[in-house]
This record gives sequence, C-alpha cells and structure tokens, in this order.
Amino acid sequence: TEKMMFAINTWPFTSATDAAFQTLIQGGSSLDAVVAGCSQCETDQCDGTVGWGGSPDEDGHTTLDALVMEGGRQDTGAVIQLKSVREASKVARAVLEHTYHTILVGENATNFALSLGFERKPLSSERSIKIWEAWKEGNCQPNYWKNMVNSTKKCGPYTPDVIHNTSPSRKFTKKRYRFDHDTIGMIALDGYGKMAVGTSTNGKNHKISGRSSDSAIPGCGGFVDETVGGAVATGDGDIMMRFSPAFLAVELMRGGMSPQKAAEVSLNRITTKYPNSFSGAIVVASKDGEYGAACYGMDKFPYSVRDSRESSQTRVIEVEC
Ligand code: SD4
Repeated sequence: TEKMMFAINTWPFTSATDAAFQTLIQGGSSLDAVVAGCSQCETDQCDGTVGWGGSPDEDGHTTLDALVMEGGRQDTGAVIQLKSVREASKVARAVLEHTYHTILVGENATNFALSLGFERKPLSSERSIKIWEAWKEGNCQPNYWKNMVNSTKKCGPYTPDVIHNTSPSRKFTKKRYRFDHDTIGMIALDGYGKMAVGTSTNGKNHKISGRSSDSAIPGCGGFVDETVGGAVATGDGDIMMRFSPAFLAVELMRGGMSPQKAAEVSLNRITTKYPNSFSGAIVVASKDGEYGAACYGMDKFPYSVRDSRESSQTRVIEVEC
C-alpha cells in the first residue's frame, strides 16, 4: 500500500500547498516540501504578508521572518528580521543545515545568507512604500507604542508618558486588522513517515523596527514531533508568542487529544485572557493524518489541505470562529 503523504497550510494559499505536495510525490522529504511550499508563497507574495514588498515597519522597511523544524529531533533553523534577501525559508533551512545555531537575526542573518550565495535584493516594493507613506500621512496611526507621548514631529521620537500613563494608544479595529497579517504556516508528512513544519511572514504593518514575529520562534509559530504531529499558528504574534501555542497543541495531542480538540484548547488558552483584542488561528495535524483548526477574532478561517488519500486536488477548508 502507498504511504500517506500530506501538506497542510494556513489560509487559502493553495499554490503553496500544491508546490509542497508536488515535492512530496516526487520523493522529496517533508523538509523539502515545507521549504518548497513556503518559498512559493514568498515568490507569490501571498496576500502581501509573506515575502518581500509588504508590511513595512515604522521606518518603511520590509523584513522577513521564517522557520523550519523537522519532526525527528526538532532540528530547527530560523531567521528573524532578515533584510535584503528574499528567500527567507531557504535561508532558515540553511541555518538548520549549515550551523549549530537555531535562529539568526537582522543584518547578521543577511550576511550569513550572502555568504552562502543568496542574492542581495531590495525587499521594498511600490506597494510597501505606498502603505508606509499613507501611514505617515495619517500621523502614524495606528502604531504599536503604548503609554508614550509623541513629539511634535510625526512618527516619534516617543517618550514615556509617566504622568498620565494613559491606556495603550493601540486602537485597532478588528475589521481593519482581521486579515492584515496572513503568515503561511505549513505542516507536511512525507512518504518516509517524517514530518516537518515551516512558516514565513513579513510580520505586521507599522511594527516598531526590530520587532520579531511569533512565526520564527520554535513552539510559537510552529512545532512538530513526528511521533505525535505538528502545529502552525497565524495571527497576532505579539500575543500568540506568549503562549507557545504550537508546542502546546502538539503536547495536548501527545496526551491523547484529537488535532481538532488540541487546536481549540491551545487557542482557548490565549482567548480567555485576550477576549477582545486578539485574532489568530492554529492548524494542527497528527502523524496519522488527522487534522483540524481553530480560530478567533475573525468570521472564518480558511486553510488548505492536499492529502494523498484523497483523489481531489487541494481543498480549502473553512472553520467558523
Ligand atoms: C506576526 N504572526 O507577525 C505573524 C503574522 C501572522 O497571520 O501570522 N499573520 O505576528
């Protein structure tokens, strides 16, 4: 009998699912598959929130975060705040394969990539520059500073508001931010019984320069143990990364929970404490090819599945939040 294989990822990024699944049926490993899938999204600039040319920070720069983890010994490579190199997932894989480290950050991650022959290319696009300029025109609102007062100059510098200590200046409406941040997170099982996860994002619009997403943090954006299964998260990373949701979901499955239940319980750990301001989702898959997802703070969350047990093409499944 043929071995089961699957590729599952956040959002309706089906070109990524297809690229990953193609890799699997050609005999590629699960690690090959998640890198192929996430790289496809980087090339496609999925939703403008993966790859170059999106989510400018306060200074107008686009930076990339990505992670890959393999399910045997949780061998991991990640980059945070990668600048001037577009292939974030491939650089993350290089960290896994060519270093004893787990995460490289910023300009140093760029230098590492360049030393391996990755090309230096701008990460800004006309679109990202427009987003940034419109934001500056709007007096740099919204922004991620809290309990701070702005100088008379636009966009800071900001100084601590020690006298008033007002409520946070973040006034994001759910509507506006609901789909403003669509990381790809992918889980794959290959024909050799091995699993891997990968994530790739350019983070949030208008973030304070230097901000890390959850996506590149092991256990937060993704986690996999192929004796159990894997999980990937998407959404408001500043909140999500406080809860290690991907790690928790895998551990809940280890304890006997179904992927669906594990997704719900893991996300619930966050939403009970952040019922109003949070939006996010998690996709969970077991090594046996059961999968599920949970979401919060949006109407519906679509995710994409390609599974060797089904004759159909890649399917988009929507869960109600
Ligand atoms: C972040 N978690 O930068 C990422 C964005 C994201 O779906 O996932 N969006 O916080």
